[in-house]
This record gives sequence, structure tokens and C-alpha cells, in this order.
Amino acid sequence: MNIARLLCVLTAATVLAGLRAGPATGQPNYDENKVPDYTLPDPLVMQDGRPVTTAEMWRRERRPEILWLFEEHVYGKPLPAPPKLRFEVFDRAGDALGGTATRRQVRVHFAEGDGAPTMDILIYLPNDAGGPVPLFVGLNFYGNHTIHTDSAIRLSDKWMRPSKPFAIVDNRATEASRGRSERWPVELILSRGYGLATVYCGDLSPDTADRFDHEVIRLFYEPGQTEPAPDQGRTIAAWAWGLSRAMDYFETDEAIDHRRVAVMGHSRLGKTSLWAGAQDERFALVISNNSGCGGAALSRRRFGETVGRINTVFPHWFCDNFKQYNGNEDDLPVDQHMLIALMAPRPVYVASAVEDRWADPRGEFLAAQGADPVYRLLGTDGMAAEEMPPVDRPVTSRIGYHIRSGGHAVLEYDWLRFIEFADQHVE
Ligand code: GTR
Repeated sequence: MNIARLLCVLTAATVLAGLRAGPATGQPNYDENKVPDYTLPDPLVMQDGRPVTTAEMWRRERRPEILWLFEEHVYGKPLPAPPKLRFEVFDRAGDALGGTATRRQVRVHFAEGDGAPTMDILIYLPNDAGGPVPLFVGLNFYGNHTIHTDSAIRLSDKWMRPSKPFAIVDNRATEASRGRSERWPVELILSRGYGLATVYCGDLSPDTADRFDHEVIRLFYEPGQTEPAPDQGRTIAAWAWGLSRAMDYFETDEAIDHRRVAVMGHSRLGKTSLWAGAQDERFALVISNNSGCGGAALSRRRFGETVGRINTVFPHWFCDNFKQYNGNEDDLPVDQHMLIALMAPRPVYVASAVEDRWADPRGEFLAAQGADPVYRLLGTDGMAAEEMPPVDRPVTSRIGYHIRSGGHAVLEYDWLRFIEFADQHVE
């Protein structure tokens, strides 16, 4: 093939790929009138057309089927639980945060040997608890040391995405990175009787397309395998897997009430908290904050970020099979309301922000509402609101929802709602 012909073929392929990816390269749609007509798959109808009529049938047949569909088409097959975990508690302080808290830092070793991959869990527990405490757990974006100025928090030495606000220099955290994240009101959470645990997402998989092939994912390769198969999980799968490994630790710690653990995540890590909560029913409450496309928002609406755009810009997040749905959302056998339904009958909370149009707040509400029939079949109340509620007026039924004023962020307002929701729904 001569060069001119090769260029011609390549250009045609690029144009075709672009067309297929739909708005991946074009302008995102922010106009409600331009949302295409779509039909959502019914969470209560089996793939073979049989209606799901009992709680038993949901549990034994439809729930596993939906979980499998998400594995196969969206997030990829999960990494298996490792045969051996070792928990090394390398910091145990009873007088943290001015004597009000107990701090633990736990290194989780995923395999034998010094070079085996690890993750560090940072945990704060209130000292006045008088018994095992419920807690919130979530991944953080730039290292455990960013969530508080407490100088005893180990500074992460892992690879980080470049960020000026987080003082990341040459892909590494610096001393100046400490306490830079405003998303974790530790004292507030503790004062309300909850503990807080967090893990740096990059301990599990670095957030970059050229390095997704990280040691945690590699741990589970077959001999000779060099990248995940099209139906195997990538970064989001590895992150969600890490949350379950943190839960493995909580089950061993008597100071923690592991039956009352809420998993919370923001944005890409909100997609992750939903996927973790869907797979691992040990999480008693699941919270998604501004998780958008591939999280709480309905893919078929193609409002703001689309499947094509997310798979193009973040090709390492979902399994390769998900790319078949770039610009082709109507062929997906699932939509995100079915992910939320996988939490049922456990309480679940979806939080949007009015200026975060990229994450499609209405699509997040509609997905939460779309899980309602499953909750009702299981004998709980589902989503109390028939219409999207006004800004800053939370809905606190078992499927909870709010849209707050402001933009893409985790604010104290959000945490207060999560805490009140946990108080109400997690017994
Ligand atoms: C954006 C991405 C979103 C969301 C967000 C975040 O760039 O398009 O899906 O995950 O990042 O995680 O902050």
C-alpha cells in the first residue's frame, strides 16, 4: 500500500470512528429539548422476557443477571479477591486531632513478599464513641495526606496526576500537598459519631491511560497476559476492588462497626463507589456525589458527557467492551438506573450540583428514580419524589437525592446530607 492510500484509509477510519463516537469530539448537548427519545431497559424484566414478580426472583435471577451485564459491557469482570491479605497497622494513635480522635494507618499487602503491591488506609475514629463506630469510606484523588493537615499522615510516594492546587511536582506529592483537599470535613464527621477512612486511588491503579497496567491489575493476569481482556476490569474495577479490600480490614477491627459502613465517592470516584456498592453488599449505604456519565447519570440521555467522550478521553476506566457503545447507547443492555437498583434494598444516595451540567443532574435524578420499582418489589420505599426536587431540597426516602446550588465539588452541605441520611437509614 503506498503512503497516499494508507493516509486515505487512515483518514476514513478516523472519520468513521468519530461518527461512531458521536459527540465525543463535538460539542456536548446541554439542551433538554435535544435529548433524544429513548427507552430504558426494564430492571424487572429478564433478558429472556420473563417478568420479575417476586423478591426471590429478583435476588436469585435478575440481580445476578444485571450484575453480569455490567461486568460484561461496562466495568469489566472484577479482580478476584487475593488469596492472602496482610494488614500491617503501622500507626496507632489514641490522641490524634487534639485528643478527640484515634488515628490508624494500615498498609494492606495484596500478596506475599516485599515487592508486592500495597494500599494504605487512613482511619480516624471519634474517641467518645463508647463502642464500635459506623464509618464512611471513600477513595481520594491525591493521597491520604491531602485530606487533613495532620502531619502524622504518611506522605504518599505513589505516582500522581499533575496538579498545581495539590502541589504535585514531577508526578509526586510534596510536603506542600498536605491538607490541600477541601472535600473531607474530618472533625465534622467525627463530631456526628462516624469514623472516616480513606485510601489514595492511585495505590490501586494510577489514573492515566498509559499506566493503567498497574501491579494490582497485573497481579491477576494469566501467565503471558499483557493487558486486560475486553471484558476484564481496568481502573474503575481496580479502584472498586480496593474499597472491598478496605472492607476486609474493617471486618477485623473491633473499633469499627463493619455492618454500618457507608461507601462514598465523588465524580470518577463516585462512579467507583456505585460499582463497589453494587458488587459488595457488605456496604450498608452507597453514596454517589456528582458521578455523572458511567456513574449515576443515564447514558441514553447523552446530556453533557457521553459514553463516546468518556471512553475516548479516559480509555482506561471501563472495560474495552464498553467502547462498542460509543455513540450507540441504545444498544446497551443496561442503563445506570439498573446500577442503582443493584443497591436495593440498601439505602442509596445520589447527589447532584446544579451547575455541574457535565454530569447531567437530571439524568442522575432519573436514574435514581428508575431504581424505584426494584426497591418497592423488595418491600421498602424507593424514591419518594415524582418530580426532580428544587435546588437544595433533599429527598430522604430510601433512595435519597439532592441537587445543591453550586458546581462540581463535595461541600459541607453534601456531607451534612450524607450524615443525616446515614442517621436515618443505617440502623
Ligand atoms: C471529568 C470526567 C468526569 C468526572 C470528572 C472527575 O473530566 O469527564 O466523568 O469523572 O472528570 O472525576 O472529576
